Amino acid sequence: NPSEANESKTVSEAQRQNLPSDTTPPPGRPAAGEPSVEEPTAPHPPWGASEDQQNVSPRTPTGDVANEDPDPIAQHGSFLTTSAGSRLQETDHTLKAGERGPSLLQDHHFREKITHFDHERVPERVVHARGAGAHGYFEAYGNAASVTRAKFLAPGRTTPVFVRFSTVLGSRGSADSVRDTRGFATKFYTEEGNFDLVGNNIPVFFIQDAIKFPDIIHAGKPHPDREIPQAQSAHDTFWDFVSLHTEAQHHTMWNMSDRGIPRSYRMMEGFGIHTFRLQNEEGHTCLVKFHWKPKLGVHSLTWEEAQIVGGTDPDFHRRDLADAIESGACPEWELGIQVFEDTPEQTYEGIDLLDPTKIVPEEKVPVQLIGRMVLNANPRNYFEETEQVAFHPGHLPPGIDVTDDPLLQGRLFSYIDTQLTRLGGPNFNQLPINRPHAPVNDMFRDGYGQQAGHTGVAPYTPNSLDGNNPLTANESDAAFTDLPVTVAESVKTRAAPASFDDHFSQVRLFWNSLTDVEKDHVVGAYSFELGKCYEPAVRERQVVNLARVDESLAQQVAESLGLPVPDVRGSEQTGDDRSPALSQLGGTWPVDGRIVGIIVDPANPPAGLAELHESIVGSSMVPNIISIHGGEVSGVPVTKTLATVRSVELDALVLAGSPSRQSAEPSGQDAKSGARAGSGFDPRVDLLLDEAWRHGKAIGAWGGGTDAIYRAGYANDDPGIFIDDGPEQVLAGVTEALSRHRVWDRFDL
Ligand code: HDD
Repeated sequence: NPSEANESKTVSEAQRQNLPSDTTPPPGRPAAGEPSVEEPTAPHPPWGASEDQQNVSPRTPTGDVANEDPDPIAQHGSFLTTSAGSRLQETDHTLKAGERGPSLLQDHHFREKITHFDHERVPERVVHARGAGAHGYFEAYGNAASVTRAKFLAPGRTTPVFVRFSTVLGSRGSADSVRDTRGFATKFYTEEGNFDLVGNNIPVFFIQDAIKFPDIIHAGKPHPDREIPQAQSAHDTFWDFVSLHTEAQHHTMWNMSDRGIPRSYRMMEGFGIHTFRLQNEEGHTCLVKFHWKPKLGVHSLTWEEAQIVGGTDPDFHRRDLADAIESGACPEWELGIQVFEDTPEQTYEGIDLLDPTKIVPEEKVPVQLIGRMVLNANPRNYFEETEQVAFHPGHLPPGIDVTDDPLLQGRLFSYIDTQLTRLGGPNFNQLPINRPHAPVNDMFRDGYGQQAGHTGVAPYTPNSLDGNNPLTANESDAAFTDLPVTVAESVKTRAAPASFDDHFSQVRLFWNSLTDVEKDHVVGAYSFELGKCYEPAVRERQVVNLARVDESLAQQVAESLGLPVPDVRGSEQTGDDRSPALSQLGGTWPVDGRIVGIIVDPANPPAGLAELHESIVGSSMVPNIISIHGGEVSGVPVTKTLATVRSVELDALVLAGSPSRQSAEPSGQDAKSGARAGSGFDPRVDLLLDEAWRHGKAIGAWGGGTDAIYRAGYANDDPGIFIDDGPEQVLAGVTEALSRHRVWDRFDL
C-alpha cells in the first residue's frame, strides 16, 4: 500500500507535536519572520540544526575520539531536505506528466539527487588506495623534550590523532590480506599545526630516489594490457623491475617475509623510514628514525591463511580494526626514536642515514620510547574521514624537520600534487578530517570548495589596508624554522653517492636474523611469486640476486622453480651479522582481542559454557560460539555456524562438543565426502581442526568435544593441544599458547 509506505517515511504526528513552536534562533540566525540584520554579503559559518531538529546527531568533529554521540541513528528526528535545505514530501517518484506519463525536466529534486549520485566517486589514491582508519590520541612521555621543541612531545601532552592503514598496490575494493607493504600514516593534530608521520610497516623502501617512484609502482600495478593481477607482486613486471633495479632487493625480501601478510593492523610495527632532524629549545639538532611498536607484538598470517582470508573475508583487516575498537580492545603502539648525532657525514658506523634502503639495527642504536598512541574510535563516515584524509610528509611542527634523503625530498612535492586531482582542488586542508586544530591564517584564496570564510580585503603582504595582518612569527612565537643546515658546495648532478651502491649486505642481515621457520616462509614466498612469472629470464635473474644474499636461499628457491643454482662465487655476500629484533618470534604478548572459536553441539549443550564465555571476555579476548545453526546454546548466543566459519577467522579453537555428521546434510554446499561417510562427525569440524593444526593454532577440548578431537587423531601431548576435564584448564593452556601467537613447534615436525 503506497500510502502506508509514504507514511513511514514522513514525520509522525507525535513527532510533529514535539516540535517546539516558540524557538530562540541560534546565533546569527534571524528569528522567524525577522529580516536578517547581517550584511547580505557578510560571510558566516553555516547555521547549526534548527530548534526542531535538535535531535540530529552532530557531525563527527575532527579528532573526536570519545564516541560521545548519544544517538547513533543517522539524522534521527530530522526532515529530509534538498541540499539547499527545503524540506521534502516525496523522494520515491519522479515528477511526471500523469502517473504513466514522461518525467518532467522541472523536477529539481530528481535532477539534484541523480546529479549528486553521478559524481559521488572521486579518483582513488594512485597508491595506497585500499585503507582503513581510526581516531585516537597520543600521550607524550615527555622524555623527547630534550631533543625536540615540538610541543606535542613535551611532558604531559595529549594530542588527538587519526591513523590510516593501507595496502599499496591494490585498488580500493581489493582484498586486505594480500602480500604487500602496509601503509601506516598518522596525523597528529598538534597545537602547532598538523604533524603527519607517513610511514609503512617495513623500515626500508624499494628505491633510493623519488624519481623512481613511477617506475616501481608501474611495475607492481597490474599489467597495462589486461589489468591483472590485482593487488599483488606475483607477476612478471614486478620481478622484472626489482631484479634489475637491485636497490629494491632489501624491501622485496621484507615483503616476502611474514611482514608482507600481517595478522592485523594492530599487530604491525610502523616506521618513518627516512631519517628526520630534530631541534630542541637550545637549538641543538640530532638525527632520528621513528618507530611504532605495537603493544600486541608483530604477528602475521600464514600464506595459506592469507589466501583463504582473501576469499572468505576480503575486509579482514578493516573488520578486525573496527571490531577491536568497538569491543574495547583498543589498539596501542608506543612511539620510539633512534637518535644519531647530527654530523656532516650523516652516517652511523658506515650506514648512510640518507639511504632509505638501509636500517640501523636496534641492537646498535636502541629505540627510545617517547609516547603512546591509542586508537579508540571508529570513523562514522568512511568517505568523509578515511577516504578524504590527506597526509603530507611536509606537515611538520617546529622542532621536527626533514633531511636530504632524496626519497623524502621527492615526497615533499608529490603529496600536495596528488590531492589536487584526488580531492578536486587546493582546499583539501579545509575538509573536517584534515583541518588542523591550530588556528589557520593563510593567504590562500578561492579555488574549488573554498569554505574558510576569509574576511578582509588584503590577502597579500606587505599590506596596509588590513594593518599588515596576519603577522609573521618569530622562533620565540613557536614559528616553524627551516634549520640552517649547511649544504656542501657541489656540482649539479643526477647521481647518487657511492654509499648508496651496497644493495645486498642488509638483505643478508635480514635473512640471517630470521628463525628457521621464518626463513622457510621466505623461501615459500619467493617460490610462489617467481613461480607465477612466465618469463624464464626474470626468474633466473632474481635467483641470481638471491644467490648474492645467501646460497642456501638461492638453492631452495631454484630447486622449487626447477632452475640450476647460479654460481656467483666471488660476488656473494659473506658475514653472519644478525639483528634479533628483526625476527617476529620468541616473545610473549598480550592476547587482547584474540578470537577463540568454541564449537558446540546443540544436541548435547556443554555445561560451563556461559562461565567459559565470561572468562574469555574477562581475559580481553573475543569468544565466538560456533554451532550447527544460529540461536542460543546453554543460554549463550551463537556467533557463527559451521556453514559460515573458517578457521582463518579464529586465533584458537576449542571443542566443547562434537556435532554429528547428520548436521552437515542440510548445508547442501558441497558433494558429500564419501571417504568420511562412516565417521559419524560433521566433516566441517574435521576441516576446522585440520586447518587450525596446520596453521599452528592452539586447540583445546573438554567434555563432549573430546570425541571429535581423538577421532581426528590428536593426542594431549601434541604441541599446542589441550585436552582436559574442565574448560578453565583448557582455556589456561590455550591462552598461554596464544601469547606466543602460534604453536611454532608444529612447524618443525
Ligand atoms: Fe607515498 C600515499 C607511504 C614514498 C607518493 N604513501 C602514501 C601513503 C602512505 C605512503 C602510507 C598513504 C597515505 C594515506 O593513507 O592517505 N610513500 C610512503 C612511504 C614512502 C613513500 C613510507 C617511502 C619511504 N610516496 C613515496 C614516493 C612518492 C610517493 C617516493 C612519490 C614521489 N604516496 C605518494 C602519493 C600518495 C602516497 C602519490 C598517494 C595518495 C596520497 O599520496 O595522498 O602522493
